[in-house]
Amino acid sequence: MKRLFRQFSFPGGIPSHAAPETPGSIHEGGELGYSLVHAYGAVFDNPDLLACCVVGDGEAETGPLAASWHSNKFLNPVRDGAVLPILHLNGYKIANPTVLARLSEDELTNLLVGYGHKPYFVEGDEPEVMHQLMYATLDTVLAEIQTIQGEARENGFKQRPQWPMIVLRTPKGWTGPKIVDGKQVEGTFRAHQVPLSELAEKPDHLRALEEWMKSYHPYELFDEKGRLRPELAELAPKGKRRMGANPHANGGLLLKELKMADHRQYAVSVPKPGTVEAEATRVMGRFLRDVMKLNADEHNFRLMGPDETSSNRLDAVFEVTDRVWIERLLPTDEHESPEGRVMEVLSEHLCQGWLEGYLLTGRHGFFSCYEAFIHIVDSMFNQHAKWLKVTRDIPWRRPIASLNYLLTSHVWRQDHNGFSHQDPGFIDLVVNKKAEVVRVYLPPDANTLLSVTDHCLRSRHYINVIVAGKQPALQYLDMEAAIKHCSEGIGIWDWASTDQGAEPDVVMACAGDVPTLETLAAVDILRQRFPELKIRVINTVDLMTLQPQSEHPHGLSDKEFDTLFTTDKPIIFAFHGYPWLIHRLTYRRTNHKNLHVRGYKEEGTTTTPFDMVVLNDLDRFHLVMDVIERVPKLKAIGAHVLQEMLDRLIEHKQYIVEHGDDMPEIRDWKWSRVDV
Ligand SMILES: Cc1ncc(C[n+]2csc(CCOP(=O)(O)OP(=O)(O)O)c2C)c(N)n1
Repeated sequence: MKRLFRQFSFPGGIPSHAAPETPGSIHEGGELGYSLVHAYGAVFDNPDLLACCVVGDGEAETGPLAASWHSNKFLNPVRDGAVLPILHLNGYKIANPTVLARLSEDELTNLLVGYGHKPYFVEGDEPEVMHQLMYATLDTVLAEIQTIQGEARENGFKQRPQWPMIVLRTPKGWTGPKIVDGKQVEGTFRAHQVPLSELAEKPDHLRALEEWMKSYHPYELFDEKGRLRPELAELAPKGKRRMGANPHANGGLLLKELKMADHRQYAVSVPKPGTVEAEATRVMGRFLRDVMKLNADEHNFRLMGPDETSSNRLDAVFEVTDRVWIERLLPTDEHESPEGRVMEVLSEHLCQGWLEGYLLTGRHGFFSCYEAFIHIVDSMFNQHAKWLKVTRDIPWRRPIASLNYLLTSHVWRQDHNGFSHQDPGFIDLVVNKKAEVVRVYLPPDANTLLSVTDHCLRSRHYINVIVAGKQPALQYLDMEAAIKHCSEGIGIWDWASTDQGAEPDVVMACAGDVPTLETLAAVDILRQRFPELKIRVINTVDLMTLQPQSEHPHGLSDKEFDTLFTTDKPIIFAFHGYPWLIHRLTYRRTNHKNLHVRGYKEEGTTTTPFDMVVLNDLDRFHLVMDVIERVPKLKAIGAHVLQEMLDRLIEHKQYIVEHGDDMPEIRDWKWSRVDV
C-alpha cells in the first residue's frame, strides 16, 4: 500500500491521469475534448475493434467533443469497428453544473437521436442495482452493434445505422464522502477530484477517509498479508485481453511499413533552374495517389483534410479512392462513397483527432490544411507532441508513424482570400516542442516537395510540418539535385550565386517557395546592376538546420554554419513566416549580428500575390535595397539603384490599382532572363 501511495500522483512516480506511462492508454487524460474523436480514429479500418468511450458531461461541452458526435457519419460498419459512447452525466464540472445534465430527458434524447444515436439510459445511485442495469444494458447494446455489423457485412452497406449509446447518470463523487464540514459533497460540484484534504491537521477528515475506504470492504478483497485474493485475481482477463496489454493501445506493435511508390517517378522535368512552372502540391498528389493505391489492401493509409483535398490540388488521389461519405448521396456529388479513404469534414479538430487515433493504433496518414487555419488545432498538436516526447523514452512503447501535415494555401498566395487567411505562425508553435519530435520543412518547389514527402511518410514518431504552395510556380531543382538538397536540408545554390572562388559580399538566404522566388529575382537585379558583386545564395528546406547542433539533431555545427553564412558578411534572409523565428533559431550563431530577416509582418489583405510580399517588405525590390544598405561598398554607389527600386514600388502600386493584377514583368519573371 505504501509503495502504491508513494507512486501514485507522487514526485518520481506516475501521474494521476491516464498518461503515456499507463499501459493501455492512447492519450493523456488532461486536456479534455478528444476522447470520442480518438475512439473513432482507433476503430477506422479496425473491423473487430470496439472502443467504449466514456465522455464526461463537462468534456462534452468542449468544441472538439461537440463536433465528434458526427464521426459516425464517416464510419462504415463493413470495414470499420464500432464506438460505444458512454455519456457520463454526473452533473458537474469543477465548479459548475453541466449543460447536458440539466437538459430535460426529452431534449437530451432528441439531441442524441439527432446525432445519430439510440440512447440507453442507465440511471440511479444504488450500486447493486446499477451494476445489474449496466450489465444488462451492455449486453443489449453489444448485441445491437453485432447485429448492425453482421447485417452490413453480409448484405453490404445500405445506410447509416442508428448506433446505440449509453447515458450513464450517477451522482458526482458517487460512493465517496457524502458530507464534509457540514456541506454536501456527493452529488455536487464539491466532489470534484479530492473530497477530503488536510488529513494530517483534521482528524475528522482522517476519520471520514477511513470510513470511506472501509465502505469498499477491503477485508473481502485482500488477505491478511494485503494480497488480492486469488479468486478475484482470477477474474481478470489474460494476455492480450488485459486492458493494459491491448496491442491497439501500443500502435507501434501493429505498425506495418507503408508500401512506397518511387517518388522520383513523379519528378517535374527541370532542364534549367527557374524556367518551367508547376503546381507543387498537384505533383505531390500524384505521388500520394500511388501510395494510396499500393496500400489499398492493407487498409492502413488515410488522408484527412477540412474540405480541401481538391482545393489543395491533391485531387489525383480521387483517381483511386473517394472521400468517405456515409450519408445520403445525390447524383451531383463527386468522389463520395462509403468506401472512400479520404476523410473530409469541416472541422480541423476532427481531422486532427481522427488522424491521431489512427496513428496511435498503428496506421499511417497525412493531414492537409490551409496554413492559417491549422492554428485551430494548436492545442491538439501540443498534446500529441507531448505524448510522442514521453513515449519515446518508454521502452515498451513502440514507435508509431509520424503525424504529417501539409500546410498549403499559404500566407503569400491568397489571391481572392484576405487577411483572415494569412498566418504562417503554426511553425512558431511547432518549434517550441522538443527537438526530437518535431521537423519543419519548406521545400521551394515540386521536386523538393516530393523528396520531403517521401522522407516524412517513412519517418517514425515525429510531427512533420511541410509548408508548400499550390499555385503554379517556378521550378528550380531537377530530381537528383532536389534529393541532395533535401538530404542536406540547407545549401548554397551555386547556379544562382556569383561568389565562386571568392569571399561573398553578401549572403542571400531564403526559406519557403515565395521567399525563394523573391530572393532569386532580387539576385537577378543585383547581378545586372552590380556585376562585380559577389553574392552567395543559400536555400533552406529543413528549418531545423539553423538551430545549433546541441539543440536539434538536424542542426548544423557552428563550423558548418560559419562556412555557409560567413562570420562577418551581411546576411539577408527572406523567410516564409514571422521573421523572429529565424532570429530565435540562430541567435547563438557567430554571424547573427549581421543577420537581417524579412518575413511576414502581419500586413495582409485581399490583394495580388506580389503586393502581399511588398506589403511585408519581402519583395525583390526591398531585398535589393536591403543589400545596398548593408554591403559597405554599395552604400557609396548604390543610390541610383536604390532610387530605381523605390520607383518600381510606386509603379507596382499604381499598376495593381488600375489593372487588379501584377505587372507582367513581375508576373512572368523567370531566372532564364539572367544574362550569364
Ligand atoms: C480543455 C480543458 N479545459 C479545462 C480543463 C480543467 N478541468 C479539469 S476537470 C474539469 C471538469 C470536467 O468535468 P467532466 O468532464 O464532467 O468530468 P468529471 O470530473 O465530472 O467526471 C475541468 C474543467 C481541462 N482539463 N481541459
